[in-house]
Amino acid sequence: MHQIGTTLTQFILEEQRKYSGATGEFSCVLNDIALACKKIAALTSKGDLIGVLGSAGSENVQGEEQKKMDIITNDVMIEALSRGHTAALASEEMDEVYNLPKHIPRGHYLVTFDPLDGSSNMDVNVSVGTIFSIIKAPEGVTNPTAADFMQPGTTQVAAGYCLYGPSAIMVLTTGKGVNMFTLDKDCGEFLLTREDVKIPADTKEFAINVSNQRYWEPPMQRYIGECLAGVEGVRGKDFNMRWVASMVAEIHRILTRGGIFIYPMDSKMKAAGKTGKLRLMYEANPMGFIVEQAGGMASTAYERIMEIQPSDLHQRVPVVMGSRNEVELVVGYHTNR
Ligand code: AHM
Ligand code: MG
Repeated sequence: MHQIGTTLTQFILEEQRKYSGATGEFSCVLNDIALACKKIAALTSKGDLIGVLGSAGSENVQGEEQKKMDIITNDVMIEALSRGHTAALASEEMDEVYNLPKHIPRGHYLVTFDPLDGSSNMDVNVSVGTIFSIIKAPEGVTNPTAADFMQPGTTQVAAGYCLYGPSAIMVLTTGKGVNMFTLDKDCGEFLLTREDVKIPADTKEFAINVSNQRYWEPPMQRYIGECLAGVEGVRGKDFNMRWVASMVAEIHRILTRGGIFIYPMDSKMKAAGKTGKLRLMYEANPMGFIVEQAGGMASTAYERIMEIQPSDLHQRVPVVMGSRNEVELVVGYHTNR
């Protein structure tokens, strides 16, 4: 138990003290990320005042339009994580693994991140977020390659996100539950505001982009159809729907009051040779780890996300995560056909 109001830095150090062999390197990585998130929170809140909205006129490796803020926030993350505590980085916004410049000492951690998830929301002043995942570099590897990142989500030592909404909130797991820290701009610190957050097992709220409905597989048609049927249908209850188009905001809502978030596989993606919309290394694994640590469930509708053996840095997967009983139902519809 930590006292509400404990700073993120104090929290990290108090946790570090529990491990006699701890070198402090892992704590430093978390501190580096917290600093980057503070800088990104300041940039997002200034928005149009500093001319950071709109497109950068380039595409990322996945052929998606890059926003100015995708590039700026990626640079902020790289700068913060180039302090000698990491071995290499990988980002949704970079084609290849980022190897640190030669003069920077090498640490033992690999960090993957989506520097600004939901970045299209920036232009309309709606919530965005930074997502990160930390794994260990294989023993003895000093210049990691993409192959060294190909570890299933179960190997994550920490994961988190920072939501830039009405307030900036850092949500963190190191595998011992989920804690939330709200940025107090007056003192420039993330302060512990919620400890050991748990997702209710049941919910009456779903989040899915219904504009893709005609492309969904039959089990997903069935599940959402039953939700929409309301009290008169087999579920016997009315459901509410939300779609922020920012996974960070959706998962944060689910951690706060329950719900299910779905970005399913569909026939349009299949025809285009895609294996899903969201990225395993930057979105699905870290969010899956957080959701599981909060007592929820994270699946592709067929298998546990965290057990997928990655084969590509930018691999995409279908995502179904949130309230346990609801995710179980969706998985059941897909696997017991
Ligand atoms: P991004 O990383 O390029 O911002 O894309 C991921 C986002 C998620 O945050 C969100 O759930 C989804 O894409 C929104 O998709 P859609 O365009 O179908 O609304
Ligand atoms: Mg993203």
